[in-house]
Amino acid sequence: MEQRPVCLSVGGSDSCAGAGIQADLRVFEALDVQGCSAITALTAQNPENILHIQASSITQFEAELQAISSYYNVACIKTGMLYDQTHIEALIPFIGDIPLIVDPVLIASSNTFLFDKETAKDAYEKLISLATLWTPNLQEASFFLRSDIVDAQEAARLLFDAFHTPVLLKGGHKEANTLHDVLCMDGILQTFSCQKQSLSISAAHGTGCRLASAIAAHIALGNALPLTIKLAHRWLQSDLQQANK
Ligand code: PXL
Repeated sequence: MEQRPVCLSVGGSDSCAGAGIQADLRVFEALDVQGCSAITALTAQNPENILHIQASSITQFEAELQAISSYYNVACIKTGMLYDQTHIEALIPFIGDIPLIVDPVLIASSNTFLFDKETAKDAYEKLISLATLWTPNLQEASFFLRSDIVDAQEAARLLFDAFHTPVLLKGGHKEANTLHDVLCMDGILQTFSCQKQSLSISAAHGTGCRLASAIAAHIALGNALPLTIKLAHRWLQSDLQQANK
């Protein structure tokens, strides 16, 4: 039996491995937790384009969840691309009281929808209510609030008020020298800032997935919010610096 804490990544397979399940498993390994996966969809993509998406059957998806949860004591679940409402509904019974990090992946950087736009808000509502933390970027926040984001702090507060779950609003797609991610937890705001690095399209692909999976790994290692966010930020920054060398 595995001795390290176990993290389960629930999401899509990314053929170029920068995002999705492949990225999450690499992060888990780097942070010394055991990674497992349950795959919602296969994507055929490179950092610039998604060529094709094939959903996993619910039978296969549930069997993966069953295989992992019946054998391992999962310490944290991280979700990424969930594909549609049916996959979310299949996941919910497996969550129980396991800490859950929800990265509400809706749109790829290539602007392809990775989730059914019509049902996304309703489908995510229950899942977010079960989460320890959810981590929308500005585009996803704007989708959930049904309005443009003018002020990140105000938006983080509105997202917390709407879903009553701690939220980390990632400012990663904003043009500036400094990145600000805003945490709203129990109505209290905290900003995490770091230098913006100039990254190639390929290096930038999947940074959101990696931040959320690093947070999940630190939760599995026994740390609590908001420290997990600080540790995950620090790790991601040094990983991006290494990749940029
Ligand atoms: O970065 C979000 C993301 C997550 N999961 C999969 C993806 C993407 C973005 O392209 O393809 C499978």
